[in-house]
Formats: sequence, C-alpha cells, structure tokens
Amino acid sequence: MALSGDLFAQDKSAAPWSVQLSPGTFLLHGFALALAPTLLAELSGITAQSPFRHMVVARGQSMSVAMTNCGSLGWISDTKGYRYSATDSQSGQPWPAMPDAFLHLAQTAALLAGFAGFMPDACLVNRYALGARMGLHQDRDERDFRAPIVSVSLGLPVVFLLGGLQRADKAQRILLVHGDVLVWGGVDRLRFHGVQPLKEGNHPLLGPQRINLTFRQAG
Ligand code: MD3
Ligand code: FE
Repeated sequence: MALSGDLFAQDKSAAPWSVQLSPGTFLLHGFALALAPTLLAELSGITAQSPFRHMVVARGQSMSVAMTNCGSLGWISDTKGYRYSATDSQSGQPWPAMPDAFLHLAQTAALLAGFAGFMPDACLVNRYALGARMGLHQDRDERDFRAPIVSVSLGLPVVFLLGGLQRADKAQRILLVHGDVLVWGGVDRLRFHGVQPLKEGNHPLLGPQRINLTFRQAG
C-alpha cells in the first residue's frame, strides 16, 4: 500500500518536491506546474458558462474573493447561508462539468499523499485580486470528513495560514506559489485556515491575480 509515510518520510527520492507539513497535510511543491496552461484553458470554458462572482455571506457583505465552481456540486453562499448546490443560481443551469484534467490531477495528488479512492464531485474556484483575502475558517459543509481536500494554487504567491482545530490556535504561515498542490485530510481535515491579503504583482500566465482550485467530495 502506498502509505504517505512511505513516500514522504522514508523515500524522499520518490517525491523530492513534497513535504509533509503535519500528519495529514502534504505540500506537493510544483506538482501542477506542467499542467497549469491546460488548467487555465479549461478554466476559461468554465467561466464562460458560470462566471466568477463575489458571493454574499449571511451578514450581507460580499466576499473579497470571486468564486465559481465546476463538478456536479458547487459551493455557494447567500444571505440564507452556505451550502453545496447542483445549480448555479446565477445561470439557472447545472455547474460546468469537471474537466478530466482537473479530476486526474486531484486524484493523483491525493494518492501521492496516501488518500486512495478520492472521488471529488465539487471543485470550488477562487480568484484573488489585489487585497483579496480569506479569513480563518473550517471547511465543514461537506458530508463526509473522511475524504481529503486537494488545493491547487495558480498565479501570484500568497501567504496561507494553517491554524489548528480551535480558532484561537496559533497559525503557521506557509507561502503558496504557482503550481503548488496541497492535500489535507485525516486529523488535519478540520483545521482552521485562511489566506492573507494578496500583494501586488504580475504573474506571467495570470497577471495581477491568484487562482485557487479546491477539490472536495461534497455529497
Ligand atoms: C490545509 N481556500 O476555498 S486552500 C477554501 O487558497 C479555501 O483559496 C484557500 O480555504 C485558497 O475553502 C486555501 C488550501 C488549504 C485549505 C484548507 C486547509 C489548505 C489546508 C485545511 C487544513 C490544512
Ligand atoms: Fe477553506
């Protein structure tokens, strides 16, 4: 069995670009680098159908991060709260299908981190422009916390905050750059996390922004 321990602790030569940040959290540095142009081409098809939008949270403010989704379920927020929905309420249509290249990348990354059988049905796409941030939160709208989450960072770098299981726990700061893939599950699945405000810059492929894909088994 390809346990994470085999790949990350004993045999670093199998995945020299990878670090185990904690028992259930794996950073696969540059793992999505070669695929990035394909991912971005697929993304323009997705946003043609379901454009980025600033969702509203329960208190009525809109988020600084713009979002869309692909897959059979998509994460949405409005004044009624957060949930996964099969329909994009803006288009009235199902979310765009998850491209094969997205699914394959997410499953390969999960397997490398020791999570076999990952079947994501939702991919939340976050777009950060200058100053956009995400406050500390837990991802707990998914049905089964036994499944991991896989995140892919594209474009400008950002400081990611990895907290603990309590909101007040001290957070680690981790720089995420273009092509990085993070996989977290098991004991780390419900850790608080957030993203510091995006600083200005100009990425060769994406210009002044950062895009993050998070793959979840939501339903
Ligand atoms: C490691 N997105 O969409 S993903 C989100 O970069 C979200 O857009 C962030 O949080 C983003 O819900 C962060 C990376 C991440 C997220 C949660 C983690 C890594 C994690 C939880 C535990 C360990
Ligand atoms: Fe999150």
